[in-house]
Amino acid sequence: MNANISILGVPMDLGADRRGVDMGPSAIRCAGLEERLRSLGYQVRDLGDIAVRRTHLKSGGSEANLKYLSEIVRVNTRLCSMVAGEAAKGRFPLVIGGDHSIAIGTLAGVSSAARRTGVIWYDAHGDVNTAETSPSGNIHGMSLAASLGFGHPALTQLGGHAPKIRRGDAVLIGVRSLDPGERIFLKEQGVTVYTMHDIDRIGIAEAMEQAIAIVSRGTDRVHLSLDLDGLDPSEAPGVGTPVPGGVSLRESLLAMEILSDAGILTSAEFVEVNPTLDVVNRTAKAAVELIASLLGERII
Ligand code: Z70
Ligand code: MN
Ligand code: MN
Ligand code: MN
Repeated sequence: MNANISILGVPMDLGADRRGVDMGPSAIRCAGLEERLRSLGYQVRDLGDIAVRRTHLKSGGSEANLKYLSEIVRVNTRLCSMVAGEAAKGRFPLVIGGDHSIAIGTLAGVSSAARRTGVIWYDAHGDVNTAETSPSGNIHGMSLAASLGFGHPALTQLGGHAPKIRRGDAVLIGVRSLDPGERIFLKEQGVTVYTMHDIDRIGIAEAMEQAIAIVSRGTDRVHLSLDLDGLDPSEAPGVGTPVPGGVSLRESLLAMEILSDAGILTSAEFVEVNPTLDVVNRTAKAAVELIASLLGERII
């Protein structure tokens, strides 16, 4: 694993249209992220947070069903250039959110200098809506679709190239809540999905091994985009959209260890931590445990 890590916070909540997830980066830092990474021997640089303007421009006029589009595009454009800069310096970008709309900027950044980028999307949701299919207008439910080249051009073309990810280079894990349009999209596009059904049938270890084979074949970068609501809400209660029946913390730690051992990961992001809905910062603490396992911490 890369010895140099750059932490970048994005206190965004506009993509979820719900306050509190903007405090996610602070909660994750409070849970001891930087010290934990240093104790693992990494050279860590915390670049701080990207400024997010609280805007009243919920609808962009003609941009129906894309809440806060202009500010989300502005923040993600900044995120894209910072992530691209760190990656170009040979550092490992570790982005902490913030709602999941920030994956648009992270993936734009990491893919800018890559030939081909694979992504593991660990989430209860698919995040493959567009303005046409979204029941909420919340852009955090559209970020994977945008990265695959579907949706509003301001999102798909962010960073100047599209798509960021080929449909065969993305794998979803932990899925248990899809909107009707998302089911159609995933089937039509042939994106590999490990639902909770699949994980219960084959186990998280096998699901991860298969996912790793898919995202690493033919790619020169691999990104992990982990939405904490992929975990079961009994162990990660501080999320805006809890969905019961999720991956346990124990299974998720194993998933991180397997991904770590594969030695393919070049960037990661941990999103949707909402400390205002949490119990004594449990979800941020879970995020730090997951990050430590992902970056090589072992019991013995
Ligand atoms: C729903 C939508 C979502 C995260 C909720 C929910 C999307 N599919 N994503 N929490 N991270 O509104 O599009
Ligand atoms: Mn989710
Ligand atoms: Mn998500
Ligand atoms: Mn969520």
